[in-house]
Amino acid sequence: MRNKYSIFNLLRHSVTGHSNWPEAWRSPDPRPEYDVIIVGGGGHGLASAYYLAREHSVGRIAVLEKGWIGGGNTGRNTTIVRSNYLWDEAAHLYEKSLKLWEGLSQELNYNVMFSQRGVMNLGHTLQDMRDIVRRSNANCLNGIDSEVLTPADIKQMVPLIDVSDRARYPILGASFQPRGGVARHDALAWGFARAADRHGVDIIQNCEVTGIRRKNGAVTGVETSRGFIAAPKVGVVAAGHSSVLATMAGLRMPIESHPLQALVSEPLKPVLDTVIMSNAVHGYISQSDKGELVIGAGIDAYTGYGQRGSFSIIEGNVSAIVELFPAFSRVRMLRQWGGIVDVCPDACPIISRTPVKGLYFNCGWGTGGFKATPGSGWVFAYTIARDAPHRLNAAFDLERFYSGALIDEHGAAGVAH
Ligand code: FAD
Ligand code: PYC
Repeated sequence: MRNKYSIFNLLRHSVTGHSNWPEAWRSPDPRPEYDVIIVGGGGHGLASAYYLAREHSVGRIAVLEKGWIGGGNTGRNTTIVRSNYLWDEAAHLYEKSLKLWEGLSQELNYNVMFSQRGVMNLGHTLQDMRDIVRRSNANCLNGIDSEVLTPADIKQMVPLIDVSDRARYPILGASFQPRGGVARHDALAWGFARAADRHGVDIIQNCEVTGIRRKNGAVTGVETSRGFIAAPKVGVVAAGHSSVLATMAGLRMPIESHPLQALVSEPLKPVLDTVIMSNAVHGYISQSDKGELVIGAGIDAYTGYGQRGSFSIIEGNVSAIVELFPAFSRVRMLRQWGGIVDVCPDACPIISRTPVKGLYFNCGWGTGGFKATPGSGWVFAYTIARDAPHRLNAAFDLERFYSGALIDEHGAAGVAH
């Protein structure tokens, strides 16, 4: 059989302008009815559809995306992957995801460029250091890799960082998760999309869900910009727009939508081979494989749906980074952007059935859902297929907002909320 990746084919495509490349996934018209509809073609929605087809043999699945797949937070995030959460429930969920990340390129047969270069969370006050030691101990008890570093350890690993006591907030230490790292965000969406398509999932872009139809307390399908589509099960994975979708079903979600901004610099030679996060100065930074410094801030203080950046955030964010890395003061910034994150009061997600039978929500990942993408899709697929939570997401039910069993992960959120 002729290998479609052969040199001959590469040459042929280079002279034909790539015009005959096969599509990575189909673009079908929506069918009138599916077994499961997933609303939202971000990483979480695509992963949910993939695992529904692959692990639960659900036959007719559609992913409906109002824009293009990965065009929401999946394609706008800064790709930090780690599992160093404090409480057992969150630690187990994020660790499941990290384990999936470790085999994901092979699983999807698509290079998601997962680079385990480690993630460092800096401490600048005695209370930061107490929290770091507590969280690191909790992680180790859960079998999650974690080390506590001294300023000298940090300086050895990151020569450009300022660990002197001249800094406004001197660095007193850090936690370090060696298995954490970064990945290629859009490759994650494309990899899951292609693999889901191979399992027969219909990925329908430019198809906005405008209503959720119900009868006798059960979902019957969705109204869309391409007409009504019937389904007995609908899973909503719409990140910053989750509360808009919930309203369509007569539900209220305990969620606020906030812009979260990031920016990248011009490409530099390799200068930083790990990820640095600091909540005290409100900034985090890594260097992409292209050489750009990838920089982000805490959430904007106001709520809103504008996927834009703003000068005040850039100014504060860049000042924070220059406090940590004075040498970066001469680096030029190339571009900045914003995404809309769905923030829950306890900085933990909702992965849950709802009072409407057959309607499920996966949302509230706030500033930290990229790392959770495979694990989130895996447990959400289980929840939809069996109409019951997996033990890994049972604690993330909507019920916790009635019972009060909140899981406060603000400390581990990594960026300020
Ligand atoms: P999305 O990718 O936003 O997908 C939701 C999709 O739903 C969108 O494509 C949207 O168009 C679609 N949609 C909405 N409404 C409708 C509708 N009515 N009909 C059809 N489709 C609809 N997390 C980390 O773990 N690490 C990080 O380093 C990190 N950095 C971040 C930096 C920034 C600047 C931002 C904005 C976020 C960051 N996050 C990070 C958070 C992370 O990006 C998100 O939690 C995660 O990507 C959410 O994935 P998703 O698939 O749920 O959402
Ligand atoms: O959750 O690790 C994280 C993160 C980093 C930047 C934004 N979110």
